[in-house]
Amino acid sequence: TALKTEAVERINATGADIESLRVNLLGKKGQLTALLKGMKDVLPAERKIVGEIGNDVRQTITAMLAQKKATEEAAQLAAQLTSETVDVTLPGSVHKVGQPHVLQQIIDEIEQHFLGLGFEIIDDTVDSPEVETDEYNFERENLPKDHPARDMQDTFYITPEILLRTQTSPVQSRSLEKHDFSKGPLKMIAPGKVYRRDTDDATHSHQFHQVEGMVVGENITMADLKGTLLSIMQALFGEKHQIRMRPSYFPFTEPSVEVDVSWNEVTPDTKPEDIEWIEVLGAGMTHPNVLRMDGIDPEKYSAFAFGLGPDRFAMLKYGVDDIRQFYLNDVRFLSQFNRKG
Ligand code: FA5
Repeated sequence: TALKTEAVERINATGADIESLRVNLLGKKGQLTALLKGMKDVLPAERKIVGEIGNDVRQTITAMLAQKKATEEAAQLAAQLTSETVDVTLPGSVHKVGQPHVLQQIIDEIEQHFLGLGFEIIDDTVDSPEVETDEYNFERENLPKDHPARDMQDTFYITPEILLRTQTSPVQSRSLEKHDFSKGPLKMIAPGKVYRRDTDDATHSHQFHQVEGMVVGENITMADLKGTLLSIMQALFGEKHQIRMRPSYFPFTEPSVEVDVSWNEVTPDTKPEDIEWIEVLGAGMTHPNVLRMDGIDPEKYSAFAFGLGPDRFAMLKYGVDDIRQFYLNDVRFLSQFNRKG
């Protein structure tokens, strides 16, 4: 009976470690087992009583331990539920979603416009290599090796004959070679990356982008060139903007022009002196030499071509004052330009 009282006290006092207490009380080396093992020394007359007491003690201890265990488990579960509660009404954490680079957005806009005009877009992974030959980058563009105009484009040479292209104009020849004139005129644009050994500053980068454009067919005139350029400028800058052409020089076009777009909107009432012009691209009527080198008869076909710079467009459109920002890949800068914004 003293054993029973002691056991009850110990069960009440114990904490979470019920299992070791059970082993201690009821296990093979426990006190109760020892007591029951001693039965053989008890007088036969008393065995029954001692046995009953022993059983009673065992049952009481077993029942109390089971109850204690259940209470303990319930308390643990409750504590766990409280600590692991998820408040489903809290707002979720928002993941940042990426977006096309601002230059890609401008190029996409240009492509969409020219697709609408029926131009094909040259795949820059196949027919528009960034590593070019001197032949396509310069010679086929009417710039033989000793031509002084080569100085206009400082070049990264890989070997004396292989270079990083300085312009997208070599795609003119590459497209003409593949074009089948029985299917109609060639109308293409070729967006891509170009490289020049320019010293980087706010408006010059040693890598930048160009979108080449070319139309070759019968009776293609300067008026076609002007209409095409006006349409893309108005698509990019707005319907109220105008363009003007100034005489210029490129070895691969004759006549050559530089094209300005009006920074301010122009209405019939705007005085010419109030228009602020910004130079945006080079263009012209393709030189007969270039057509001839590409196997096209300049008596039969005429052509215009242009090369515009999406980097400069993006600077104008979004008021970016340093071209180098486009190539630093700082998401704090880039995430400002949302396609829908
Ligand atoms: C050319 O590259 C000619 N191939 C364009 C052309 C094509 C003329 C077809 C006639 C017919 P230019 O060097 O001016 O021309 O470059 C064209 C445009 O590229 C410039 O108007 C400018 O927008 C951009 N550009 C030139 N150099 C840089 C530079 N270092 N950094 C950023 N943009 C530049």
